[in-house]
Amino acid sequence: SENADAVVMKLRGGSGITITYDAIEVDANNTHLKFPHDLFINGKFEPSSSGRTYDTINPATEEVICKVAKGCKGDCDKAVAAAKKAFDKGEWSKISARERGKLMYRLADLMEEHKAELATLESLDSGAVYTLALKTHVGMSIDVWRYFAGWADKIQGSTIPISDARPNKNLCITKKEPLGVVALITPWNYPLMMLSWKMAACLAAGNTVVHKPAQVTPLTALKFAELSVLAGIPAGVINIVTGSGGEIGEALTAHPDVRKIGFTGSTEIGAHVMGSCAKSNIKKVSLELGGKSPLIIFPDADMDKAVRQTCTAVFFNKGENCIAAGRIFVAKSIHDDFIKKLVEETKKIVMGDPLDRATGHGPQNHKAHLDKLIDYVKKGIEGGAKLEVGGKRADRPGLFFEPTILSHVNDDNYVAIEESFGPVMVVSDFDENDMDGVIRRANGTEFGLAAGVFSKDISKVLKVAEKIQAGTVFVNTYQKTDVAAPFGGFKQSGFGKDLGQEALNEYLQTKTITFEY
Ligand code: TAP
Repeated sequence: SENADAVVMKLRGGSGITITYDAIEVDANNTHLKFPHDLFINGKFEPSSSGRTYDTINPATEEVICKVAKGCKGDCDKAVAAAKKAFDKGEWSKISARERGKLMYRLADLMEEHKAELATLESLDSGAVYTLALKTHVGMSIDVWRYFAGWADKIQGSTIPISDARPNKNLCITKKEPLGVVALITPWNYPLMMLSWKMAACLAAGNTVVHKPAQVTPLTALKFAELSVLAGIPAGVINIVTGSGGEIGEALTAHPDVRKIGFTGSTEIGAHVMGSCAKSNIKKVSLELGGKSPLIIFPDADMDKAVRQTCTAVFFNKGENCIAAGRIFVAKSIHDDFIKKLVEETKKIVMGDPLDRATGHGPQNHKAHLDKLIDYVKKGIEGGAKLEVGGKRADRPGLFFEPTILSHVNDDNYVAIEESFGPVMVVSDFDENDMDGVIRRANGTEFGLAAGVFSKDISKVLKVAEKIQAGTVFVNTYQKTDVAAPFGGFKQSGFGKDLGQEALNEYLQTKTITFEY
């Protein structure tokens, strides 16, 4: 073993299945955690064939949590071969869709049983506040597994009236079939939830999968893999290869036996992934990319609610949130008062140990990201923005950045254009008598992930919802995603939906069968 604390673990799941692996043991959050740190290929945990490892860091302390296997191309080939075998001739290819759903329900139940462990692990590895990790990172993951488990036996084609070739008649039907081996590549902001959003739809549709978690947050994916074995998901159906995007991501997007890439991450890498999918074997691809979501506050909005929700829209999960409101447009007549209230609300945010139940704001995910935020705010101020509150690394151990508000931001300021992916609110005013003007400014970005509008005037909000170029629009609320509602971007925020019935289409292909009788 690479880790002195690691011991060989035998765990027994409810189904009587056992799994043996080299475990890391950590005491945290009044819990004794035991979790894997090796690659998960064909139902077994194993070190990388390269023998390499890397450290995963706790951002609240900057201490090493443990060593994790650093996969290589050879490991990817092995994982894809296992997924292909499981798809072509394994148990997964033989069981009924209903049985598949049952296994997914069982997995969701096990995730629920291990909810506190998963949330603690997510908190340690990503800096997520524990209470939020329980509710969102892990809670929504469980919901999404149950939601798609329910879909597994409801995927059906249609009967289509085509022209008869007299005197013979025709019967034309369609079937929805899985694609085969799918590779999923996910970011670090909601590690388990991004895995779950994609993998649950992918497995409900009958595919098998190789997943590459973000290098900086691999631990919940590996714990999840352990639970998948205990749930009875057959070997090879789920494979997890930890390591860098440059190696594992590249190997998967270029692999001739992978038929689809489900990707969530930056627009820059998304474009590269799309190119690689095209060049290798015309893989299908869905891309959930960056955002710079506008939030428009009209003067007739419920002010207190708008203030609270604006703070949530920006500071939720320390701003490491793809649909975070990236630009706040506040009507001129309420602007100064609104800013004052935003600053008051922001000062109430409790920063601290993410495992402490009173904490509302944890550390940023990793050092490079924190450094980018410091630079981002600097550029905003150089561009003429006014710093209202925050703006710097917190004076305490760990990768903490103070919740920040920049006001008086011009449209050509760097921070009005680029995504921060951190707790930085970017506020501009607008002329409430020029609704087309604010819509034009809100649409003046290549991103189109989400948007929000606050006003009690139904015509106004409907007009904004209609004109705004975004995949999700929130009216008099923000951040309200649900497993049943499709989620995904417009423009350079990507294409293809996660969540809802539509997500299944991303992992299915339609076969048309025509009979003559
Ligand atoms: P990226 O740098 O794009 O990384 C995303 C994933 O791609 C990671 O697993 C990364 O691996 C991998 N990757 C890196 N280079 C690759 C390559 N050449 N080929 C294949 N995969 C590669 O993004 P990030 O910094 O982790 O995440 C932040 C971005 O994600 C933000 O822009 C945010 O808006 C976006 N995001 C979008 C959404 C939705 S739903 N639209 C949700 C969350 C986040 P490594 O970990 O090794 O770098």
